[in-house]
Amino acid sequence: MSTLASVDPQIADLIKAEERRQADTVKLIASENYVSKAVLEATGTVLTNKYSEGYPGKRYYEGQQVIDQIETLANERAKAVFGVNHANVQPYSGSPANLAIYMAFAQPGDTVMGMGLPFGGHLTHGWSVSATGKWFNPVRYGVRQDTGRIDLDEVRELALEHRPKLIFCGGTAIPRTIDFEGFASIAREVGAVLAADIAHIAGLVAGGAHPSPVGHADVISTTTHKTLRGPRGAMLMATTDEHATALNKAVFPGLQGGPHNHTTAAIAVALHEASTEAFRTYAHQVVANAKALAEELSGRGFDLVSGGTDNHLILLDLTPKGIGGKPAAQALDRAGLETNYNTVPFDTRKPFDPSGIRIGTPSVTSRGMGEAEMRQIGAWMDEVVTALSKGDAEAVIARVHNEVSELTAQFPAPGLS
Ligand code: DSN
Repeated sequence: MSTLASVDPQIADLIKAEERRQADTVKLIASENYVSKAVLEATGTVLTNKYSEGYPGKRYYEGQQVIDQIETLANERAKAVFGVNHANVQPYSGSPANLAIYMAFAQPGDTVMGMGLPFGGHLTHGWSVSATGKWFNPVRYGVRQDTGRIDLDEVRELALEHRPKLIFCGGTAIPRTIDFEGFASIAREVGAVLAADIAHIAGLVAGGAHPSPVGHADVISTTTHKTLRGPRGAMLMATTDEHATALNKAVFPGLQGGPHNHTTAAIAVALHEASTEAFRTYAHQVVANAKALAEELSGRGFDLVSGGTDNHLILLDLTPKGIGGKPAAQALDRAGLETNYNTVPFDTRKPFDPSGIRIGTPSVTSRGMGEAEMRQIGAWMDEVVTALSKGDAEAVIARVHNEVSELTAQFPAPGLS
C-alpha cells in the first residue's frame, strides 16, 4: 500500500488499523470471513475501471474482450461448484440479488412468503421495513417455541391458506439444516416459485457440509462473502432456461447497471478455491468447530436456540444469564471476542436491545483453529458474560483480552500482512 500511504495517509492508516484489529480479534460474527490474499488481489485491480452493462457476448459498451472471459469463467465455476445449469454473478450483494428474484417472479402486491426476521429470516424475505414487505403482501413463518425449529406443517398450512407466488427459505440466524426438499414439496403443492437463500451456508453447500438446494429450489441466491469466502458480492443460480432468463432480465436491465468487474474476478477466484479438497475440509471443520463451541457453551449453562447447531452458526438467548445481548456483545468485543447482538425467536426485548447474540465459526476456522480453541473461546465467553452479569467485568475483560491476543498471534488470519 505504499502508493496509498503517500497519496492518502489518513485512509492508509485507517486500513492498517482495521487490519490490525481483524488480526487481533477472535471474529465470531457468523456472516464474516477472511478472504485469501488471491481474492484480495483480484478485488483491487484495474477491472474496476470498466463498464460492462449486459452479459458476455451481448454488451452495451465496447472493449469487453477480457471482461467477457472473466465473467464467463466466474459463471462456469459457479455452475461447476454448485451443480447448476445457470449462474449470474452480477448482483451487487445479497439484498439486490433477492430483489431480482421478486422482480423476476412476482408483481407488486402479490403474496410472498418468507421467514420472519425475528425468527432468523432476512429483511428481504418480506419484513415490514424492507421494500419487499412494503411492496408485496408478505406472509411469515417462524419456528416452534418448544423446539426453536421451523415447523413445515405450519409452513404448509400458511402456504395453503395464502397461496403465495414466491416462497423464500433460508435466512440469517438459522442454526439448523434447511429442509429444501420439504419446502419444495410445499411450493409445488401451491404453485409457488421456491427461492433458496443460501447466503449463510453457501460455503458449506459447496464443501458438502450442508445438503444442497439444487434439484429442490427453483432459484438460489447467495452472497459470496460469508462461508463461501469470496469478496462482497452475490450470485443467482437456476437449473431451467426459463428461470435463468427471468433472473438475468431482472438483474440487468431490471435493477442494476454495470456489473462490478473487479468483484466478478474475485468471485471467480473464490469459486476456484471453493472447488478444492482443502475447501471441503474447511467446510466440514467449520461445522465441527461450531458443534464443539455449542457443546462448551451448553455445558456452561448457555441457552442455545434449538438446543445446538447443525451448521456454522449458534444463536444464544442470554435471558437465563440475566443480561441483554447488546451489553454482552459490547463487553465481549472489548475482550477481543467479536459477535453481534441478535433477536431471538419470541424475543420480549426490542430489536436494538435484544436478548441474544449470534456467533459463528467461519472466520476462526479460516485461521486454522480447531475444537480445542473453540472450547477455550466458549470458556472466555462464559467468563465475560458471567462477570458482566455480576456487575464487575473490567478485570476479567482485560485478562481475557490478553489471552485472546496470545491465541490470535498463533493463528494468523489469511489475507492479512
Ligand atoms: N447482514 C447479513 C448477516 O449478518 O447475516 C445478512 O444480510
